[in-house]
Amino acid sequence: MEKIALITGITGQDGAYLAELLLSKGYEVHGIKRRSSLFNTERIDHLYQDPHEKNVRFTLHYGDLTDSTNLIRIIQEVQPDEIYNLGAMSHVKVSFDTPEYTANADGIGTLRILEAVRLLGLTKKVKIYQASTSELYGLVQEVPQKETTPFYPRSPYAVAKLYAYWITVNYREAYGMYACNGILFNHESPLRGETFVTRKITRGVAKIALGMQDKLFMGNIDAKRDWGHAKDYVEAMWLILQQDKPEDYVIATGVTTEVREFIRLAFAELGIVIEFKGKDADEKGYVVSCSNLAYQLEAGKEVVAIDPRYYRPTEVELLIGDPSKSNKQLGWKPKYDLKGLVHEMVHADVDLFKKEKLLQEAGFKVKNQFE
Ligand code: NDP
Ligand code: GDR
Repeated sequence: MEKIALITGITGQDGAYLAELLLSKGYEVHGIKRRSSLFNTERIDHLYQDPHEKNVRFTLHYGDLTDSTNLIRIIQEVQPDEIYNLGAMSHVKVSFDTPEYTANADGIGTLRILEAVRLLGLTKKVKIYQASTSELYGLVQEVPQKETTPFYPRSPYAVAKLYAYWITVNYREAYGMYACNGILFNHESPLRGETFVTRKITRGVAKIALGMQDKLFMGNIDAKRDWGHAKDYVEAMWLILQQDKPEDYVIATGVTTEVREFIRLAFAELGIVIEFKGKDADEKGYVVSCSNLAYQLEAGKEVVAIDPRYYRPTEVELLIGDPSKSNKQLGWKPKYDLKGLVHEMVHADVDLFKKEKLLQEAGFKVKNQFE
């Protein structure tokens, strides 16, 4: 029989890829989206089905992780076989500005889902995936980081996710629920939110090459991350819920790269060679040469500068995951490497901004003064 999945955070990067994957596997997919004053379904519009059609396999419900009555109602109505709890205030820097809300949505929100399943008597029917994160490791205790590495969260986001991690483990142990944590390291794509570092860079590089932006203002470019592609990572989420026993897994590539190197690779993708000079807050990136005739950037042009406003009060300097357990037990291996990821993201943003430039030049779009 067709399985039913419920996804919180369906309008986000991972929600969109996961919905696509589950539909391709024949699932009936339900998603929870928040009400907003502007449309926020751009990433999943291609999956939308008119609810008046017959055999609808993709349905959206209004809801919020801060509202337990609404979660109970939706779970009761949908009767899912699998719940993927991806909804969260997911920006680490923003969590320092909204710590209480982050704790509510990311921490207690997870409890609300688990408790709704318990109260509805669905503990033996529903499998639950919790979107845990490499941010739990925070201040380096061990490298590479694996399932047994001690946690040391370094932001209100990570502390909220720590609660979510343990409450998931607790409900598994206390009530015998199939509830698992995927401890996912950073994963990116052309659908990545615009203010996360990789997308900020690929957007900036595309706009600089097209003459639509002067330079990129960055925070701590010494930080190192283990970056994979979101498409590979949603596959792992699904695999985690298809096992005989519920367990927690690290999902990572096992390769770490400095933010500075990601910037260099992104420019190089367009034939632009840059070199960094200076130290800490005074460091800058300059164009050395540009071999691509489509983009005429002069040698010596300053294209990257540091703005300490993007520094975090407490930083996570180094993340590198050990995916041995998921490789072995789940048979999971990423298909993308960093180069392939950078290639896809940069070219998607070049295409996007070429269109935007055309519209601007034709007078159809006003330049966004806030970008
Ligand atoms: P996004 O920020 O792209 O998406 C977050 C989703 O959560 C959006 O759909 C958002 O809705 C929704 N959301 C936010 N607050 C609430 C709320 N109060 N109630 C209901 N929904 C809410 O994140 P990603 O797709 O990148 O990540 C998915 C999950 O995985 C998150 O939990 C994140 O913390 C976690 N994670 C992500 C990693 C990554 O590298 N991407 C790595 C490890 C963990 P809206 O569109 O309305 O804002
Ligand atoms: P992260 O991702 O905090 O790892 O959380 P992000 O892309 O925001 O930062 C990665 C690293 O880059 C440094 N950095 C900058 N970051 C941003 N956003 N903007 C900048 O200008 C900038 N300059 C340098 C950061 O300081 C950091 O070290 C992501 C989120 O998806 C979480 O939800 C998820 O849990 C973790 O990944 C795993």
